[in-house]
Amino acid sequence: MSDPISTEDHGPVRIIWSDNPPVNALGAAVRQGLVREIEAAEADDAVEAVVIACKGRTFFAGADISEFGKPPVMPWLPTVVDRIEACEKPVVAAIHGTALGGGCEVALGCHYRVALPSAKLGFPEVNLGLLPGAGGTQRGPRVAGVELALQMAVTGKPVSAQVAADAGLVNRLVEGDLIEHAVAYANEVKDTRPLPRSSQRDDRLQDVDPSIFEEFKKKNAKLFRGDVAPAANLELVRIATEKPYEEGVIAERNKFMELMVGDQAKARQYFFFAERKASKIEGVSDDVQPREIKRVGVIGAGTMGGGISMNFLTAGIPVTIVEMNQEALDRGTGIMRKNYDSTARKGRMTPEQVEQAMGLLKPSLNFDDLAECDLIIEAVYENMDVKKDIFGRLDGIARKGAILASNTSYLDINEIAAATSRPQDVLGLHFFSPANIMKLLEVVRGDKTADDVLVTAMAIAKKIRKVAVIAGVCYGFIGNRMLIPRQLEAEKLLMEGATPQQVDKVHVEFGMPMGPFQMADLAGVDIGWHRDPSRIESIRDALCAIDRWGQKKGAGFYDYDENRRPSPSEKVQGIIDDFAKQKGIEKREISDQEIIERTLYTMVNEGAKILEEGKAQRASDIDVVWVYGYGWPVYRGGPMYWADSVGADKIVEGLKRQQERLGDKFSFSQLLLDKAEKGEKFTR
Ligand code: 3H9
Repeated sequence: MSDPISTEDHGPVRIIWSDNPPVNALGAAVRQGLVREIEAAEADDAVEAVVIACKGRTFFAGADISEFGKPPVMPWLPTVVDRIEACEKPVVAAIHGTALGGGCEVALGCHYRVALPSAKLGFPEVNLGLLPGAGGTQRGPRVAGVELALQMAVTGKPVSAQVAADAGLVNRLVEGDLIEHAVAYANEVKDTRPLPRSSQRDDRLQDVDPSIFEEFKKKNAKLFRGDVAPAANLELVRIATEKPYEEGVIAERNKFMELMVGDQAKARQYFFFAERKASKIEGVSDDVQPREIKRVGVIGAGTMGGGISMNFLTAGIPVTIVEMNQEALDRGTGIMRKNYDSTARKGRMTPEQVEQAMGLLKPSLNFDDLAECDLIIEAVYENMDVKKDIFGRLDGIARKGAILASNTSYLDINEIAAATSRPQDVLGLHFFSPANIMKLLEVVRGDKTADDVLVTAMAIAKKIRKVAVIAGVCYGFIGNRMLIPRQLEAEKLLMEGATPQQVDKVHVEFGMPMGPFQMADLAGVDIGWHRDPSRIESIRDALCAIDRWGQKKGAGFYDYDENRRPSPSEKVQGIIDDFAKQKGIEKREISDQEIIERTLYTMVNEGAKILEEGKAQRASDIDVVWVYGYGWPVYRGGPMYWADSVGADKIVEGLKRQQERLGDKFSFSQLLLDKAEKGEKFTR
């Protein structure tokens, strides 16, 4: 392997270049090269200052995650950063792209930082279940101030170079040629002594109000629930304000090591690679090129159609949105504008960006306008006949080579494709609600979907910042299919003696954002309801019949006050009791473990069926669906990774224990049984 570190002299300034594609991760060869060249520069009388810069698309994006869990190769990153900081000649970091994690720590080890305005700096370690482990928790607050360092480390969200500059984390923002500016800066500071060493500063630690930490925790309570890394990050930043640097870094190192061997960090690191693997399509060669998408058509301006359109508009792709009547069109586009305005109010978009996005929208009542689109997404309600009719019409209108997609959540894409003369151009693009916010996109591959159509879907997903997962055609695809046994068992548990609040609590304590009944109330209890109030076959039917459709009606499985705060409902309990009596079900004490086995083990079983039927490409794709589509706690890796940590044998044991109660609708996945017998895992 060639050496990723090289040098180039510009008069008295030496540039130390890193060239380690794709993201200049700080692997062993990079670390060794950096130390070697810093020492060489120090020893060379002709060199008066140093610039550290990276080739390719970004400054160092952090430690090399693929080295984690392997035997360490010296020097460690903390030693590298210390060595840079100790250099007797000024060292300037020239930052473009993303200076993340260890990359940000290298920058903090440098005496000065120069950045392009487009650059971002951050500590994403928390997303890997870790904390900045090369001095970042101690140098960060000393340079950027406690507030910003705390926010960066605990949330993991990077900040813009402008924010970093305002806080003092970047010394100079430069436009144009970064290297030219960095060399000029190095020339300016080459004689400055003493050198500003981040670890030796304490000016930013004076007068810090210690309540900042509790306040932060209170404001961001959700981040800390069940997750150990955010609390560890907060603690280490607090230590920076209380202890000398030398003690702080020892505490940081100890905590880093403790986190690294923990289950949560392993789950999160597994997930990092799972997410990236999801974009790879099995059986499709890398040479297949995507089709060009210059304009997108969306059929239906309802909640889904509007949300879907916003994704493309925000990414700068024009959208033609088609509705049946003016009122529906106005309502839909009005909601889109309102959503954009609210994003702008929160400071996440400028008013100009809102205008730019809305300017790319072409509302229309004329189906024929879809003829100019390269990708057309149907987002009308779930009815096979309606969808087939639409696709039949599209077939006559869409230009040759246009991609025709349905946003169906459940229906058979092959049947929809068969309504056209070009099934190779048809696929499912299943967005999750709210479609402008949720990261997940299930890309449903029909039997005849062409390879380049799939490649285009994955490419466009990346453009609109979605995480796309390929799913095969089956009822509910990956996510909703696994939701079915969970919801079914959750309702049965109510009749057997559990309460909605007990079931929900078990799920929330597990780490889900909400339980099955809270979710039903939020999404709408009436979703999928047959709309016949006289036909009452389930608790859901009974709730729908009396208008308890969930939060939107102020009542569902729970009662809601005017602030949408839930409380248990006696009325619902009465309905549950009546049902139980009618069906002759004896109520009993339900344990939390039973809830887990009936609602989560059954999901794992369904996931295993999806895998054995080839409806998901890999177990890790199922995990990606559940983390991004349903808020499965990422520190548990996803349902299949979690199943592996419980053990397939234990899952089978639990399901056997419950088998009688699971009833005739339940059957074991052969793959799960095999894994249990052989002691194998799904994900590793
Ligand atoms: C750390 O720094 C710990 C220290 O504090 C202490 C140490 C003692 N390592 O995401 P992409 C690969 S922890 C190895 O699709 P993008 C990635 O797997 C680290 N590989 O690109 C993918 O490979 P493939 C803290 C990495 O343009 C390819 O690069 N840093 C790493 O959408 C392209 O990735 C982070 O957590 C890595 N660090 O986004 C930053 N990073 O092509 C993690 C990426 O084979 N990285 N790869 O699938 C990112 O957030 C994004 O990759 C980035 C680029 C924003 C940089």
